Amino acid sequence: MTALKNDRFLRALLKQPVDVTPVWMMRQAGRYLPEYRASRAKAGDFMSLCMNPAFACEVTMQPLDRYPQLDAAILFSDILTIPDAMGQGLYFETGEGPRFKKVVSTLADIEALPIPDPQKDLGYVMDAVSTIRRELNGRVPLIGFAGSPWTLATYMVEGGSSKDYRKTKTMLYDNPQALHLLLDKLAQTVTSYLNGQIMAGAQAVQIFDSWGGSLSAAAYQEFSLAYMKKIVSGLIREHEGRKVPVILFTKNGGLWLESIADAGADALGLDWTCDIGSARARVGDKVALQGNMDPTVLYAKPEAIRTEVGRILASYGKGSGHVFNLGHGITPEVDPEHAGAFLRAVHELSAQYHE
Ligand code: 1CP
Repeated sequence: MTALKNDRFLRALLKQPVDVTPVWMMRQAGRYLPEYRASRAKAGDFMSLCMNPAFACEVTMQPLDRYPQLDAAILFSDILTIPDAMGQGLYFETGEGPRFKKVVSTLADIEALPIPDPQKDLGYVMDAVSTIRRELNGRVPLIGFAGSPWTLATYMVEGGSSKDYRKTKTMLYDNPQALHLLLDKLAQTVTSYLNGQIMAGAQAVQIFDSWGGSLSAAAYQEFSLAYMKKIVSGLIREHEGRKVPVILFTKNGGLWLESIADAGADALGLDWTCDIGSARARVGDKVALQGNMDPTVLYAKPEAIRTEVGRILASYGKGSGHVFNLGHGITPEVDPEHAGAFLRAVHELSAQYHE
């Protein structure tokens, strides 16, 4: 494998010295880019992009070709490949979110769910990872990812997106053994899926616990964090002679940072509701931090974006251990020029915080 030309993303996750703060954007390949919309039209639909390694590679590279400042690539795929591989039949209606042909409602439904084999049932994702690694040719590291068991369970039980996770939370309180069985199957699946991505060439992995922050403090520990811990303890942590850092991102998890920092990961993703300097003081040396600009700042003028980037860098302060990112995914309405202004500001304004 080719040596990495730019490894500041991996170095920052391990709190090793860097020249400037590395940056990438959650959902950096996506609908705000006209070139992405063109590729999706060519492929036909979103799942065809994901399932064809050449298309997945093409759209992964698009933001990197547009923005030379990006310090990492993220596999183009979706967290919902796992429920699809468990037989739920994922599809997307145009203009709407994800949907499933089959939902999971009872203990019997959950008992019947197979545990997918990453090579056999999700081989298209493994092929996408190796294709992208080849195409990157050491330019920047490649991030693999999966959803957290709790976040995946909400889609599987609700049958799609949800505002209040009503069915999943009803199961949590009425039938916790059923939900635990589902979460346990998902934790096993996510572990082997992420290990498959690592073996195929992913150089860091992120677990998206997008909806963990909707839980009570007690339920978060028992139904989300416990399963992420289990996954982290089963991951391959070194490959090709380098550490493979693990990032846990619980959106709205700011109240629980101390316990998330104890889960065994290398870094925590932060949304914009917490101050990154205070978060750093709370987690100490245990983990690096990734985040945390409100993605809606990208609607504002480039000067305002730059001011906000400067404020976050100053709050984190001197030294390594910060990967700049948005606090959640970039939205489809963002002007790509504004995303460029954001990325340039991170590198330009952060040099002063590094030796
Ligand atoms: O219309 C389209 O083109 C589809 C839009 C889209 C895209 C671009 C979806 C459907 N998924 C993706 C790609 C995607 N999803 C990536 C690609 C890599 C990147 O560039 O970052 C990643 C990492 C994801 C992960 C994902 N999918 C999450 C976790 C991250 C997060 O934003 O919290 C979640 C919750 C999903 C589910 C999903 N898939 C797609 C949509 C629109 C959604 C969200 C629906 C909802 O809000 O419930």
